[in-house]
Amino acid sequence: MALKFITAEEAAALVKNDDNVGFSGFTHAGCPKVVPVEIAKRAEAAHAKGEAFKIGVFTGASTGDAIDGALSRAKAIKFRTPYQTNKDMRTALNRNEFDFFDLHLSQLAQEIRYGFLGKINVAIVEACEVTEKGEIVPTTGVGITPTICRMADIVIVELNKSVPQKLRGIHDLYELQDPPKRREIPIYEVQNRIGLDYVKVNPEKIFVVETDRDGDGGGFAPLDEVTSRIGHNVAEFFVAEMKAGRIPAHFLPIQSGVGNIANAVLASMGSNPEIPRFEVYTEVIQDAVIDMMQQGNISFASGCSLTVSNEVLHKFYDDLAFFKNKLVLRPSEISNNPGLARRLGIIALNTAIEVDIFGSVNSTHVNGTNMMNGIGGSGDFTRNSYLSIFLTPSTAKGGAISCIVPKVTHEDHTEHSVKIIVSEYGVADLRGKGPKNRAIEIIEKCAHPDYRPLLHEYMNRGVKGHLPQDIYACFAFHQALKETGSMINTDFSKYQKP
Ligand code: 0RQ
Repeated sequence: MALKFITAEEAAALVKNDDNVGFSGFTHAGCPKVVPVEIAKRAEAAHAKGEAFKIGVFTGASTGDAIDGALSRAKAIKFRTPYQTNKDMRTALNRNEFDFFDLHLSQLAQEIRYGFLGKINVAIVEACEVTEKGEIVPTTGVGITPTICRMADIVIVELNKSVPQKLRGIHDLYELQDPPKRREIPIYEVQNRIGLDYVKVNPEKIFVVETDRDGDGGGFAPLDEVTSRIGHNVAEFFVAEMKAGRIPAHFLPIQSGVGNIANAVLASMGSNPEIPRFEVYTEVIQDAVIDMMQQGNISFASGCSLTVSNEVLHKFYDDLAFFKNKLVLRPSEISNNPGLARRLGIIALNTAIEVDIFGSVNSTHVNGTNMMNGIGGSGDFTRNSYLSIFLTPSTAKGGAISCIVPKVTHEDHTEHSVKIIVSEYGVADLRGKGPKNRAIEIIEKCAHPDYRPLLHEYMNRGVKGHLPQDIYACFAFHQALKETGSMINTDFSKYQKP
């Protein structure tokens, strides 16, 4: 049947107050760019007339400003899951303007299918191709696209003409069966393909909006001394592990988190001649991966999105023939699948907000209260990886905050899942160590030298038991920060003796 072409405004009119809307994409990559802005305008117009208009927003991960920014500013959101990085959205959710549900990214598609989160009424997805047979070819981010397209009553396709149609073939789109019918996922090597290169839906429920918008892809900060020292420490650690026979000579697939630190670590691995060519099995494919593929340091990359700067994206499109058989984009329930992380032996590299001396990690809540971004895929990989590594600068905010604290104020990853911590000062290896030895290792290898005496003082407060956590003083660092503006002013003498 012939496709129905409509304007963005007409598409927004298909979304009703209280609907749950699923959006394609993962980070700014692959997100719709024009229809959500029109939905935000509709909400503002409704609110001006005193009418209610709010929707539930379901995405792969964070999105572009056209979704999370525009809809937050328009106060058009009743519910949001699973991860965000937008400043306006962060402010709104920390004011509790809507309910934000943070979960492991691999779980969202199945929780939608299980019916845990209500019905998805409308899917809005960006595509580089849509056919009269109902084949939708996503652009640079996949996330939960196959599931929302299948389950929604209406599928609005933003057909983005600025994305080359020859991108078709880069995706591997496969949706899991639900229990009790679930079977193993037949991916045994990073490059295996098991699905289709398009999502197939009933063409009758498709509406098409044409666009030609570029995404929000900003660049990365240049390497500074701290990020390059963290990168160097990780690369040296890998070389030592290979020499010790704990990482095989042909290496293992790497997962690396999002942001400047993760990008810097990959660059350090690429410039270390002792690290062989390796593969990437990750969720976000960042700039450094594309550069390293062109330089021959990375042989294959599997991910959920191409989260690259616009400059690198155009370089990628120009050289698509080179990348087509070296890169695959999958749904988040496959890219982040815990079973595959364990089967493939992934080395997981993620960044922490703070870590404690016993090895627990806070990835999400500043001071235990304010949401930063969300757990993202860090838990999917950390718990199930061959080797879970957390990266953190030793301090934040010019030294006023120690990122190594007596106790984390929010616990995303427990000490049971965290094996290695790396700061600019060194590498703490927690494997096979009990709480007291972990604390000594983390303080001596990773903490900033200015904070080491305070952390040792905490350890020496005389708490008896397997884990010497002092319930009176464990948040003394955070209290000092609140009261004096710096954790360095921590005074343990004012706390009751344990
Ligand atoms: O704030 O920008 O105002 O200076 O936190 O910190 O050091 O720039 O690091 O950008 O990599 O973010 C954990 C948030 C780190 C991120 C987190 C302040 C610091 C700065 C950012 P400013 P950096 P990054 C795959 C994996 C969870 C999800 C995940 C994240 C800002 O990596 O969201 O891992 N991870 N996903 O100053 C107060 C502290 C602080 C602090 C840093 N202890 N207290 N502020 N900051 N430490 C990706 C996906 O899942 C899609």
